[in-house]
Amino acid sequence: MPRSFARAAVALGVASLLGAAPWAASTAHAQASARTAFVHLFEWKWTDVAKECETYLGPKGFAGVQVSPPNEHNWVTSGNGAPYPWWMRYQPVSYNLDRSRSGTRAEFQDMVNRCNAVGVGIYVDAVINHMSGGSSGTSSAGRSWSYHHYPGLYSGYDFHSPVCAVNNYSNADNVQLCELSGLQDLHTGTPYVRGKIADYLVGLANMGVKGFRVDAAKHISPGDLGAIIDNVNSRVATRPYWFLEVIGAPGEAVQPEQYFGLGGGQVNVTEFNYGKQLYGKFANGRLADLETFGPTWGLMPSHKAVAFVDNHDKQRGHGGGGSYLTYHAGSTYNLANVFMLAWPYGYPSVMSSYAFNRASEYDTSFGPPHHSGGATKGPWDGNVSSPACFNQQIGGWVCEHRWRPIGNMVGFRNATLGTWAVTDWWDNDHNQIAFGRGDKGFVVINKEGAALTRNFKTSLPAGRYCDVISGDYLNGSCTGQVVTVDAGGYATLTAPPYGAAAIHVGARMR
Ligand code: LM2
Ligand code: CA
Repeated sequence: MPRSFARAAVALGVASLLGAAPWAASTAHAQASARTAFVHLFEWKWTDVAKECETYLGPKGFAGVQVSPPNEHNWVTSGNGAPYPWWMRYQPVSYNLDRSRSGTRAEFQDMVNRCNAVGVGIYVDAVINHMSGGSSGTSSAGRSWSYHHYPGLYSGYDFHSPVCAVNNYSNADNVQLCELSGLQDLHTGTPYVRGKIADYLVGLANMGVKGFRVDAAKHISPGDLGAIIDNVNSRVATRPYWFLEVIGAPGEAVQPEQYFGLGGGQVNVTEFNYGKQLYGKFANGRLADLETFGPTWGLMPSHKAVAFVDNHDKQRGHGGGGSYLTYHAGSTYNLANVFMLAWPYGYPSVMSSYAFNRASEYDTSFGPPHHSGGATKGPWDGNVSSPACFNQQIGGWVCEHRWRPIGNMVGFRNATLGTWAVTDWWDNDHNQIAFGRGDKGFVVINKEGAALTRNFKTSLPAGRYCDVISGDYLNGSCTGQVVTVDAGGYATLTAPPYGAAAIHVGARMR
């Protein structure tokens, strides 16, 4: 029986610098092939996600894709003046999959099947804290709904009452029983509501969905959410991977720790401090400080955390604001992702965006590239042989996950899982750093204006390796720099200005 690599690593007693490997407590996403990072294909259509799994994500070793909410949702033609705002999908109208902005139920099933077939799990963004905002409307499937009235699903007593607004984060009841941004708050304490939500998630798991991001988990009490998770887990053959969106802030009544024990302690939680701290170092700080990056910086234990440089909210100032690096930062964004994917902390989520501006609420509400009428114009539209990516003009798809340093570092993370520790740390006291992952890999990150060439001490076996930042490794050959590690572990690596270099045992020359 193929044993999870992660469990094997733990069983072998692999030492960890920064806490247990995430795989110790949450193995659902650690497959035999040791896939250790996932991507959020924000607002992608199901047909496009399927093609992306087959052509890129599977071969590159991604473990999963977080997709946008698949449920029937409110249809908003204009928000803050912007056409077809992305956030309409966070206003559920039912749990019907036919149809959301990303496509039909049949397309969704086809995507799940095709991604699973190449080792890439689908993680559904589960919006279960609330239904729509507003007083009435028409859904993505053309059905009418009105306040507290969702035909065939929910009515008055299925919502928290008396109705109140979330406005006091020092009071847990206010945060969890009131309306977040005017979104009608479900009475998640009742068996009926819990049952409807659980039925939705069990249905998805039975379709082959591998995990759930629980949206606005902070606004559902741990008791209510724990009951829903247990209900789902008890009804499916294989436990899904769960990660809960709980934004931690000092002094608030609701804290991420309150959710750690849910699902028998097998859930992860989003660590919003991770990207915030990386912003502090990569945008204007000193990379040398990162030597100790981890729980001592106030981050949750590694094995509980989903780590990310930015997400769909933070990249546009939603969800409480704060400064995060985004694709707009160009090479610096690459470097932060290279660091995240090399550093043994948490389960990393790579953000993949469509182009947007950040100057106003109009800009940050702006929906994905679309045809007239609002239908999404996907990167794979038009039966092309490669997706329309790397376009940072409005109307384009950015596809950060296909930026070579980011995509290839997923392979680095997979290949280095067995050594869940940092070795051979080096820095120049400023913004040039380098570190190893024992005998599995070595990375150099240069956030300075001059190239860095140096003979580094690594712990890699002697041999010739492909630098997966300057090129791609394919079938034993390398389109970039080939680096020689000598018998003593020394290797000369070059990282260009605001660039990086990385070698690992999964990309060794034959
Ligand atoms: C989340 N996590 O907890 C999502 O990551 C985040 O993207 C969602 O907000 C939020 N929770 C609710 O699921 C987004 C967006 C909001 C937007 C909501 C609902 O950031 O701006 O709110 O989705 O679509 C919009 C309007 C807001 C209005 C509300 C209700 O922007 O002004 O409030 O709808 O009509 C009156
Ligand atoms: Ca709530």
